[in-house]
Amino acid sequence: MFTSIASFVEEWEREAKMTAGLLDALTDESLDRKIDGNRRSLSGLAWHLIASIEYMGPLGLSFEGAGDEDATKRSAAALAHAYRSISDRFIEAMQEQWSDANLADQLEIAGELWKNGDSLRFSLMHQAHHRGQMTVLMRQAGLRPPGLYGPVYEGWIERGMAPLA
Ligand code: NI
Repeated sequence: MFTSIASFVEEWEREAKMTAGLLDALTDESLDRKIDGNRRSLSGLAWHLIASIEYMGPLGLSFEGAGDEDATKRSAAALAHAYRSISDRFIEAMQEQWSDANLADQLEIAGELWKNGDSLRFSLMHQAHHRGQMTVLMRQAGLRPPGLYGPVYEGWIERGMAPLA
């Protein structure tokens, strides 16, 4: 779990940059892409990542929420903008409203006691989980996702190396 706000913010900013970069690679035409009819679309997953930041408010932070879901989900640029905006507001609120001691505060979530520092770790892993789902859908939509923890297929080729297929 995180015990220092500074160490969380450093990691969040690195991860949020990856998420924003992934959203930047979406196109309006790709937003309805889903694995099948009952599953979340690319715009649904992108909105979920935005709304997930709003859900951190109940940990004890006050910041403006995610905005208009229906309008935002119609535009790739709006999704990327909404993500960057709420991510910035979340970090600003944490830096202004919390001290490191708040990371040890506990809250009951789904019947379990969670320390805020553990919830923050979960939020980073949760974000990576859904980014992975999005990269597959983006490929199916004909898009090239950015390399996150390593090059994508084309990235290896561009470096003159054999892709790790
Ligand atoms: Ni989720």
